[in-house]
Amino acid sequence: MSDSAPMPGFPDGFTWGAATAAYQIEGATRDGGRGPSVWDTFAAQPGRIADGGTGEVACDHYHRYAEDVALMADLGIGAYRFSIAWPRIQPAGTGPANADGLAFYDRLVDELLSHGIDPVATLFHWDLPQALEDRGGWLTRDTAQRFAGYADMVAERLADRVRLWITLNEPFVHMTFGYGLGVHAPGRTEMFGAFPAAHHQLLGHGLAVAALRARGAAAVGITNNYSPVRIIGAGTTTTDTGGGAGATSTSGTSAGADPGTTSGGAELADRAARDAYHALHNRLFTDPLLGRGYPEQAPGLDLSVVRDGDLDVIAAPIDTLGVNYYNPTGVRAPEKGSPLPFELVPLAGFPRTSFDWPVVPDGLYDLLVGLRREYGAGLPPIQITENGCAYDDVVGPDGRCADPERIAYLDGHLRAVARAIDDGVDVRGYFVWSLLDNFEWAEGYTKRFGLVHVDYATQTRTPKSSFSWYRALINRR
Ligand code: IFM
Repeated sequence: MSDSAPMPGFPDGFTWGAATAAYQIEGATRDGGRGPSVWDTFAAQPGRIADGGTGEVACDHYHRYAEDVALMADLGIGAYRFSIAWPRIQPAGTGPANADGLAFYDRLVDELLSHGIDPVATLFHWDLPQALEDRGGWLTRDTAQRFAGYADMVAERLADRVRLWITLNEPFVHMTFGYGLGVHAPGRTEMFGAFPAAHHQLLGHGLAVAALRARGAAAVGITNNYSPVRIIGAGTTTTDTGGGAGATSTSGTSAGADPGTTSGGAELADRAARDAYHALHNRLFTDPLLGRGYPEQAPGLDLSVVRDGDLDVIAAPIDTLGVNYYNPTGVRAPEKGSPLPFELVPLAGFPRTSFDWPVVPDGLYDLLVGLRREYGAGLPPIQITENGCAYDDVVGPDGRCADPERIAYLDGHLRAVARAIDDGVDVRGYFVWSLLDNFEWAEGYTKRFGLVHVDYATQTRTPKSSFSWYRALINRR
């Protein structure tokens, strides 16, 4: 059930949007001269994807984009965040732009604009051309240079019409799941040796910012996924402002208490665990972007790949920080001898999505005010570039798809955004993840995040009740 109190107002000009990503919806992986991506390779390997699914057809958006833009127009969104598949533009990762690939995004952008919807384009949402992975992928510096060349090609064609460019989506997830743990493409298991994939993504971002600006891009940003960190230990629940980005503690100290004067050894160890996880997940991809260099507390930080001048490139000014939020992370001090400086602990006592993720709207408030507290005036205006939830939505015999849990989720999180804005955080927009049910990476088609249900056998789109709820919210006066 959503809150019965009226939803607070949002500032004039606030952007209401929805988001998707190329590999998750486009399908048509062999059409228009597209080359193979790391996700084509990975998904084809037995056992990698929960239901054995691949992105080969997905939502067939490549062929049905006009129908999907009509749905967006019906929804009333002012902006649509999509990603561009690098292997459509450079099928082998190098060389001149593929005309058919550019033409697809050209048509999509024009279709959006003809419906009054601003295009927000992400350049990299994890689908690296396989040929570049074969040369070392993001573990090599060369990929950062090539990313800038690709950004230039795309911007040459689209910079006159794209309202906001997002260079990278969630580089933390791509580094950790793709290069560290191997549960996402390209499936490498470097563990903490994956840090070069962080640095080269960030370097690629900085180089791409310069390329986009040179082509007259209207606005440029990057999207990180953030997770405020909560200590799960013995004691009563309190909020502790000491850990930045909305860190919360259950360790029994009062808010903002100085750990040096009030904490016992176990508590100090929990705080160290929290700070290490916060540095790895949240600060590693924000401190250098905002000119602070890499946080020393981040585990696995081997700065030997960082060359003179790199940090200046990475800290090129951006117009927007894209924030993705799904849930906080619980941590405590690790057992003696653990290779990790933290232990992850499930957060109990919250409703859960079908992904088993806890639903914690306050975490979004904590995160936003935490970013503001941590980076102060250096924090660019924020767009919430993703927020949403998976549930096992079904279309009933009456042809309707009711998803009251999603309505409650969105309602709660938007109230958290409104509260943060009220408290002085400059949030300019909100994009629901996702417009459509789609290919959820290692989970295949088993997780439905859409405002619109997709029947993958027939490609029938059925707007869920959350679609009507979001439309009413966008259109209220
Ligand atoms: O589906 C993903 C998306 O590609 C990146 N952010 C999180 C979403 C839900 O897991």
